[in-house]
Amino acid sequence: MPALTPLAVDPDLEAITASLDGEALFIRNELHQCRGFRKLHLETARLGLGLQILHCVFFPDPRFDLPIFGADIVASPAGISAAIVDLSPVTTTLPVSVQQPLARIELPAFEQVRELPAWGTIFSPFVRFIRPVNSTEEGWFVDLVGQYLDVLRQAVETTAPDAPDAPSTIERHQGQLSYCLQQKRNDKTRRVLEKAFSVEWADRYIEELLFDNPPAP
Ligand code: BLA
Repeated sequence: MPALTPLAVDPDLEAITASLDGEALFIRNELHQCRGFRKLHLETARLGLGLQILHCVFFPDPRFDLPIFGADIVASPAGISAAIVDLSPVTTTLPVSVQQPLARIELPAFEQVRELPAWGTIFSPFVRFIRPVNSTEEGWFVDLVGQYLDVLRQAVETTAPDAPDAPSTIERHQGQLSYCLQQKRNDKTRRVLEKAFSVEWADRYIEELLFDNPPAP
């Protein structure tokens, strides 16, 4: 991404250790910003020898007409149960700068396409939510993520910012608020965090780091 710089992470949240059912839980967080994006969040979590999670969300600077990039992978020793990638709109439709190239990406023939949860109305028609059945499909998914990121990078380079008080900026800020509200309805994420830490801790983590309300543009 252009003009990438690290953002400070609250030291309490940068590297976290807890215990869940007697197993150690580790979480690591990285935050960055770049041209067009106010917050790039990368998280890896590992629960004992079981669950491993990769969580990644790029939140645009609302002055830019850009989508939210989201990718999550949930794996256990039995394999990857969930792999999702999307460039999600913050208004009713995706910017043309990403819609056209996304429509041209050839979709690999994943065997197990998963149904989106009810809160998944925030995703675009190009969301891919699958359970990869073997290492070939895992490779296809990684390639697909790379292609979505290429589309995003191109869009970042060709998009000029609007004014902070432009109606379009304000609409996109509102759209990011809605995205965060919907993501907070994912009980599966909340449950893992509540079990490992506490209800209060999970709430703070979700409200302050994962899906904190975007600051006014
Ligand atoms: C599902 N997320 C899950 C599951 C777990 C987590 C345990 C269930 C796995 C399954 O259904 O196979 C846990 N995910 C986490 C935790 C974090 C995390 C602890 O990210 C810590 C940060 N989730 C997101 C984002 C997307 C997302 C950005 O945070 C999409 C861009 C998607 N996770 C997502 C979806 C499901 C899921 C769609 C399936 C939900 C369902 O089927 O009900």
